[in-house]
Amino acid sequence: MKSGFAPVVGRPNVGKSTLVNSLVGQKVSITSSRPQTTRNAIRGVVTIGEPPHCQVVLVDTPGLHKPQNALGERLNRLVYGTLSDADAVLFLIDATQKVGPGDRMIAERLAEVDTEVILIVNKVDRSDGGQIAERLTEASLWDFAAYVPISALDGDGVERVTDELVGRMPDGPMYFPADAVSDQPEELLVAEIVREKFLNRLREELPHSLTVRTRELEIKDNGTMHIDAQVVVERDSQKGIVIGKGASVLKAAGAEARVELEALFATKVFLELRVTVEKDWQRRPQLLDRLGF
Ligand SMILES: Nc1nc2c(ncn2[C@@H]2O[C@H](COP(=O)(O)OP(=O)(O)O)[C@@H](O)[C@H]2O)c(=O)[nH]1
Ligand SMILES: [Mg+2]
Repeated sequence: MKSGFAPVVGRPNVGKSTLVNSLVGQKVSITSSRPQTTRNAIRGVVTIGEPPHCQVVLVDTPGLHKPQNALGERLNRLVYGTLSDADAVLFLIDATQKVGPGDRMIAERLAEVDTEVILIVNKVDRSDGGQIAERLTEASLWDFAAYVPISALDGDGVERVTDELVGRMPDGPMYFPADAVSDQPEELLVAEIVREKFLNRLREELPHSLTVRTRELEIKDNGTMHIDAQVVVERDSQKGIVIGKGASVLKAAGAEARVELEALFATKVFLELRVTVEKDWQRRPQLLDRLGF
């Protein structure tokens, strides 16, 4: 049996969470075009073969960038912490954008780590052959172990990523049951799915200030799931935006989340959302602890 850990790193928005979901074959990490969508090191589990002969534990990470506040600093530390324990690293860059200082900063950091790095050029569905070749040339300077162009969205090339990972896993135990896709508690996945629905509806500034907490998740005798979740923002003015005119935003986000949760848990879901204000939660370390960062 082969098994091991593979963190997925790269700048924000390059498609890390999309790739993790694609490799796992199920949504374990939410995605959006907004910055700071991924806030925790979320593990996605890929088990190969029947009976299993390989298990890869992917660690999705928040995008790396220059930290602006306490939250940013913690997220960066979290990411670099995952590298020391890795058996292979997936490093994503965006095919549609030139390699920039943000990519270089990560590449330099990875060069200091012993672990083999698989460089992924993502979003090839949105770029032409010239751009892909240009990206591969720029990235070849880093001299990583493998280079794979893919579309995490379409699934193009994703199988090759699996092969590159499997080939690098050492002998090891089954860390998770064969049917596991994540180690995330249900409460966290529920909160993340709710947060995703708001991210997709809100203006650019707000997502940084929004977090969701599952207060209660209960399965009744008749099998229905009752969820009580709290949507936390930083300022009174943001509360109005998150709720929307005639509660339009709250209702639409809640309805969309409920549909997805019902499909995920294969049962009827009652979702209750409450919006609360906690001033400056991003800057207060105690509050970060309470919110689970
Ligand atoms: N066209 C295209 N879009 C992608 C691809 N992979 C991710 N995206 C989009 O890029 C945005 C950021 O993706 P996400 O996985 O959240 O990026 P992360 O911040 O690196 O985790 C989302 O809108 C995705 O739908 C891809 O292969 N092709
Ligand atoms: Mg992400």
